[in-house]
Amino acid sequence: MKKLNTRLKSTFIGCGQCGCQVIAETARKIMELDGTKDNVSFVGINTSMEDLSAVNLPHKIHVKDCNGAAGNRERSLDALAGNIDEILEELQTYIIKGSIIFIAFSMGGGTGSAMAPILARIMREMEYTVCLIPVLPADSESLKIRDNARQTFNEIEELKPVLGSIFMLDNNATDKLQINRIFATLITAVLSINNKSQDGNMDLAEIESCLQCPSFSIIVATNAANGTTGHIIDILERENNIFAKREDKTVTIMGISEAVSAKDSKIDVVEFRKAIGTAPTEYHGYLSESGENVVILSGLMMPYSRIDTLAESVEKEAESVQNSLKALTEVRSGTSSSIFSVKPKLDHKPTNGGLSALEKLKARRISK
Ligand SMILES: Nc1nc2c(ncn2[C@@H]2O[C@H](COP(=O)(O)OP(=O)(O)OP(=O)(O)O)[C@@H](O)[C@H]2O)c(=O)[nH]1
Ligand SMILES: [Mg+2]
Repeated sequence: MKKLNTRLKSTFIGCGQCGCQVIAETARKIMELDGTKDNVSFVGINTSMEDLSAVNLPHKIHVKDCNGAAGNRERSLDALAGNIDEILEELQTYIIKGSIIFIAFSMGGGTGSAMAPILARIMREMEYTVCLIPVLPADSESLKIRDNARQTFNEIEELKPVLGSIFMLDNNATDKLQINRIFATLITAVLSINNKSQDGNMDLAEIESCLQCPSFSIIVATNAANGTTGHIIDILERENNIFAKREDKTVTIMGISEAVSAKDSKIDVVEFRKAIGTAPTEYHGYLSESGENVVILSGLMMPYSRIDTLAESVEKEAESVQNSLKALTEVRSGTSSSIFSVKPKLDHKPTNGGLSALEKLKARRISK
């Protein structure tokens, strides 16, 4: 019987349209499970009223004074800063005490990409474990979206050491909604791990330590019959795997939860290490009540090559776009409208003994 591991508490926060859709899909998957769902909460935050009403979530927060950021990260930050007290007050009523917080957002939009890193930092200052679910744009998306994504990556990278798992998804893999569905299935599989074996269990502390491990993380899940070494490696190496392509074989924690007993296991750990890398820490549990085999790889190297390619594509186009923009603006008006000069005004360095993230966000309001 597949049900949530009742001792693992989680709060899912979706920021912007993509983030809200990813967690709405996760909520849908989790609600299909048997048993209680008291230990999980879902809330969507968006500047766009239209997008917010289109998504099926139990809790929604509309960020006032901004009806959609239209790709402008500065605009949504201003709106967040202006309403942060009310937003935090409401948000806190939806957060499950002692839970791990998962924040989902697209890296390329204007709302989620700007709000999520700030909210992550504020939640960290409130002592929560914070995991991120950022979504990379496809190569075919607009320059503005790709430019936003590379800026957002830098903010995530700076925050990385104080965060838990970063499940970076990649819209290059396949259809967007399919990515949402697959991720929802995978995270549900993790939250449903329930090992009941004398051969060894992946217990609560071990599941949490996989999720609390900083940097990039990947999940693979299969049913019991498909849980072979070869099949799991094949999924990891597929071009259409929904996670960003791994940089190298660095891995810090490998957690394996099997549906079967050690005797019936079809996972050869030695083969596995050869293909995916050797983790200093391994957890291995058997006889999960969920009937699934789940592998979590945590503390992977961030997908820098993927980001470098994205940044190069932006820079290549930026030059020509900037030149033509200059030509246009010099003739038609005196105002510069370079989309490449947008720099976050906030100091995005992790808390440096000075102002807290919340104080900094509010300072933005005063300085306007
Ligand atoms: N995987 C996935 N990607 C999505 C989804 N919706 C949008 N995206 C991607 O998200 C990026 C656009 O960001 P959105 O999340 O729509 O933007 P936003 O945060 O609402 O910000 P604004 O619309 O600018 O206010 C693009 O890269 C889209 O491909 C979704 O449901 N799933
Ligand atoms: Mg939007």
